[in-house]
Amino acid sequence: MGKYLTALLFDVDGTLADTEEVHRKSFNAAFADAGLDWHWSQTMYSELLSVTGGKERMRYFLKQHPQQFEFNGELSDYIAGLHDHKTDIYTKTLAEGHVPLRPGIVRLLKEARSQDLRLAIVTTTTEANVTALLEHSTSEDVSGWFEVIAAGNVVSRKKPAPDIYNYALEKMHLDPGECLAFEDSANGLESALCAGVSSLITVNRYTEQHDFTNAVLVLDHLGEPDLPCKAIEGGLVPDGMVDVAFLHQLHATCKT
Ligand code: XBP
Ligand code: MG
Repeated sequence: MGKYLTALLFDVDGTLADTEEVHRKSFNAAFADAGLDWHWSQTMYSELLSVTGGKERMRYFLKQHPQQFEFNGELSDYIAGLHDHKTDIYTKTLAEGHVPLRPGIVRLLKEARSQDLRLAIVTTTTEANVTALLEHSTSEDVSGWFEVIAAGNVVSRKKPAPDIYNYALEKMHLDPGECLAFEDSANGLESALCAGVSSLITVNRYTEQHDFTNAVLVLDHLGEPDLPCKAIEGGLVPDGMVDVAFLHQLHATCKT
């Protein structure tokens, strides 16, 4: 018999909110401000998203397009500086309050808290980006709802490595078998699974073509009373809404 479900672990970008278009535009604005002619189209960004972490993504882009850049200084410092500026642009954009949390997120978080499920964030992005999203995406004070915000550079290896999930599990003294992860991408799914955590997926336009074979369920979103969710892979969701009772049933079917 598997362990009882006690904690929900949430990815951020693409899961809590549909943020990757804001990231993409923030990268492009930072490149323009630096006088660079780099431009990441949606098509190119879709490919670049195979690399998690903004700094790692820029390095990967340069490897793929070496002719776009001659630099004889310390490349890591230059990329770090670009990324800091991009993060500044991104957080200022979120502060305008136009990026909402995805359907069902606040509803499920509230219910999970009322039923004493523990909550954590497990993400590749920077903590500053998480704080900006949580503070400006909803009128609820969700920042304080997460016991741990495992973000960005607290681990050396980003998703799909399991390090960031292992970090959160360790901090919360959790067994992976008592958790469910909420993710949006193949990298996120692999990271959770390698840490022994079963994962529910909510797709978005950048990840709907990914391979989610080993997810426990793949949905378009978590559902609201007036916006039922649709199952893409795995079983149907009663009433079109993922709620705590459904998560307990789903977790009971997990092998971990
Ligand atoms: C998504 C990522 C991040 C963002 C960009 O993180 O891979 O790199 O695309 O944010 P997750 P940064 O899905 O794990 O939340 O530039 O801060 O990395
Ligand atoms: Mg994600």
